[in-house]
Amino acid sequence: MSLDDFDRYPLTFGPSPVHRLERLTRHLGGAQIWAKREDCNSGLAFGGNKIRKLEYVVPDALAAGADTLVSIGGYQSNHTRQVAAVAARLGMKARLVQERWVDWPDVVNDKVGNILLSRIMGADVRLDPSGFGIGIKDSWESAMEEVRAAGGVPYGIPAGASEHPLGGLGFARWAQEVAQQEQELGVFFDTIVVCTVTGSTHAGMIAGFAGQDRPRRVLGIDASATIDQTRAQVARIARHTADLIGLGRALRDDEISVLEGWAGDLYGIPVASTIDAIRLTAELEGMIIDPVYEGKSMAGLIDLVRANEIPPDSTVLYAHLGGQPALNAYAGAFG
Ligand code: 5PA
Repeated sequence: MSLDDFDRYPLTFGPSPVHRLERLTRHLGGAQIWAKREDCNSGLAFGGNKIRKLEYVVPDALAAGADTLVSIGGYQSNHTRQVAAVAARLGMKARLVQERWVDWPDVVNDKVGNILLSRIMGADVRLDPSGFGIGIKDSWESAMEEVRAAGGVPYGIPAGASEHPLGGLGFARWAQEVAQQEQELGVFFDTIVVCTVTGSTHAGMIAGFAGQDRPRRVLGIDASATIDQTRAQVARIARHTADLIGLGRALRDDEISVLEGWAGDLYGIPVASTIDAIRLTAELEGMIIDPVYEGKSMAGLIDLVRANEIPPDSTVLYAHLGGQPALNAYAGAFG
């Protein structure tokens, strides 16, 4: 088997844009920094990394004869918003479990941003008091049961589509796309920086890049603040995805690198380095990133470049995975 043997339902505009972050590069005075923009990869509700994962999940949902996509996330989940958009696009229903993953005091946290968009797209949005967790949850299982009991045919998509057997394929393909764009641009990204929470974005990249001739570092920046669990999840999904796409060798431990230090104490709560990274990127580049995920991975990139842990002769690709709608629920963090 290879990646090309899997059905893909196109939901993206095509290859996502890749461009230099010139002023950020100059400001930090080290490695050359570029971005690849999953935040504008699709016309579906502002896009994002889940759109790419769902390209490989949708054919399975269609084959199963499903009429309702069932998924789960926090109140401000980007994933559930993208599931709602894909359901709308396919003429299916979406049943979304929105858990209280983040104890964030903003009074509009369950009303604006992602959850608002999901409601506008016609999803059946239900709030649930359960806390953060990236595994399979009871609330998700019972939502599936409720759809069945009402005569529907549910198709379950776990948090971030990561526990889904095909969840890593979207970003294995992203790795192929990067290699093609490198040829066109005449550049080689020796280091990739990507935010990691449920794991299949980073894991898919690892599996995809592992099959290429030229080695590179794929650095995951943990934003879950549950580092051991994140590392285990990324390793497991990367190995599974590598098997699926016929890598033909075992992934080495040193190919799986999840770095901690920028998540703060809790998932979903920005810390000073997150807010600084958001402001710096916005002021220097007009590029908007969010306080839950990308602000944390950008804080990691900034520190690694400043400390020369990503050396000055490197060319680094920052994976912008989307997520800006959540900013609306974090207005208080920007005074
Ligand atoms: C998310 C995830 P993974 O979950 O694949 O590791 O991706 C992390 C990530 N950046 C990075 C953005 C903008 C993301 O939305 N979001 C989740 C969600 O519910 O939105 C799955 C957690």
